Amino acid sequence: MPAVEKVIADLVIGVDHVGFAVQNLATSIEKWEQVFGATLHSREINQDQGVEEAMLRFSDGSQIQLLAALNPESVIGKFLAKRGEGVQQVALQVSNLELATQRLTEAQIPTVYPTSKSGSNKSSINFIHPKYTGGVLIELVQYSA
Ligand code: MC0
Repeated sequence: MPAVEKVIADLVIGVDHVGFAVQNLATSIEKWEQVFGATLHSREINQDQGVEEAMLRFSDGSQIQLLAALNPESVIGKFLAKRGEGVQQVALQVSNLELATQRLTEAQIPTVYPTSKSGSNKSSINFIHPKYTGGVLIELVQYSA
């Protein structure tokens, strides 16, 4: 049994966002703006992840991410086909993603990628597989300084 205490405890800053898989990005943005009072912060296409995504913010700085599939074979496309719309991920902000990935790997905690990928708003991202975290996909995100 690998040592799993405090693996990335000193690297986690807090919850960055909760990500929802959605069928229609424009309609979902409108809903979060009109009904819940969130403000659209950014909207971009990430070809590597096969998504068009929007980040919305509340007045306290907390964030909701809306993720629409670019094609049915993408991660979000498959998620929508299997499960329908819903929470797809919870993202934690970390101070050093490469170090976090290295420590998780050493502790035999399954990350989706061996090294970081590009995320929204010039971030670097990786993921912890949901089979480790009770059925919830955890994204790790580091913003450039
Ligand atoms: C799959 N499973 C999930 C899940 N996706 N459980 C909770 N949350 C999810 N999002 C579960 C399935 O129910 C199944 O459980 C098992 O995992 C395998 O499912 P699968 O359909 O065969 O899925 P895989 O293995 O093909 O893919 C799962 C995996 C994938 C985590 C590897 O979702 C992935 O690569 N995620 C990382 C990339 C990503 O999510 N990109 C989109 C966001 P059972 O019990 O049936 O075995 S991009 C993003 O967020 C960027 C733009 C950003 O924030 O900047």
